[in-house]
Amino acid sequence: MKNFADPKSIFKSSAVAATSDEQVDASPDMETTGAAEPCQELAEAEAPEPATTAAPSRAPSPSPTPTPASSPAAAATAAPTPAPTPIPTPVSTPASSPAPAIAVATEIEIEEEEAAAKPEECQTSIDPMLDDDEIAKRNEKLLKHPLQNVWTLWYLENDRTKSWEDMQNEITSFDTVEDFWSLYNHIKPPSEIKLGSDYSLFKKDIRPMWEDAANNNGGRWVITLNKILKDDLDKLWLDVLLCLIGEVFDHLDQICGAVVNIRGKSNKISIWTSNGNNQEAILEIGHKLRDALRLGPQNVLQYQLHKDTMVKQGSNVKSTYTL
Ligand code: MGP
Repeated sequence: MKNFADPKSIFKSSAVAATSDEQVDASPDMETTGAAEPCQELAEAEAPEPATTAAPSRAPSPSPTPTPASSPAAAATAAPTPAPTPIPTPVSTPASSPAPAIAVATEIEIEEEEAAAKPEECQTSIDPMLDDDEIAKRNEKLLKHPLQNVWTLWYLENDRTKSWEDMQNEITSFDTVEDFWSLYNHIKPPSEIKLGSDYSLFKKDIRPMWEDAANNNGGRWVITLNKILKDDLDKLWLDVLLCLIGEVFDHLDQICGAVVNIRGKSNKISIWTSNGNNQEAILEIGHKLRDALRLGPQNVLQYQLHKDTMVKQGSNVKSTYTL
């Protein structure tokens, strides 16, 4: 957004030293629009390997391997199997067939190599008037796996000299699987950002605040996390991110974004939805969340309308639904 007090504070130290320029340069590219179909593509890009095994009915918790994804191929293969992303059931192959995972990976690699080996063709098929940088960017984009929406990461850094709104910093936007992992691997997980800070991931045109028209009549499913282990907090947040970008909900249009609040008393993770009166959508999203995040009985999910949160007294907010 307008001011970004300390952009480096959310980047991992190695990433700052090695890639802060690269990150700045990369941002405009990530902000390109033009999302397309492809939940299926997302699943394939993230998990080329699972083709050898049966698709889990509920995917296992992802254990991110923070390998910066510098190329689409690296991104696709480095990306861990996400928990909530629907993994396509592998097509059964005859016993004599080669391992499907290898076949899939090889196919992807071959396509990428072929595309890389034919810059002239790509160039002429795009626009002969483009300069080399632009062509390289477009070619790279052709190899990435598009998400259904463009998403923007925000970072709120607590600063008493600023209004709440001015504490929000828009970091960058992305619309491909590869750019998501590239960003994710360069920033600190929630457990390592400052006390009083928030990360928010929202659809590109929605600001992470009650005032935005998309949020104004909505609410949030909130999980209050008391005494949670750092790793568990980070995994939960990653699972929530994957639920969003993997578009696992039936009522996708109702999803605005998600927030993680890092607080001394208790951390919170919430998913914001746009219509607080749409009971069917709210409950579908809540049940799916509970399932995807494998929340135990100790983790209560509460749906709170923003209009109730705005006027709350103390820390207690009325819950419209509880799961
Ligand atoms: P918070 O950061 O959502 O929760 O709201 P926290 O810090 O856990 O505090 P608690 O009150 O839930 O215990 C803290 C304060 O930030 C709110 O009381 C508001 O003053 C401000 N705030 C939070 N949000 C989400 C908004 C918003 O969307 N718009 C505006 N204008 N202020 C907000």
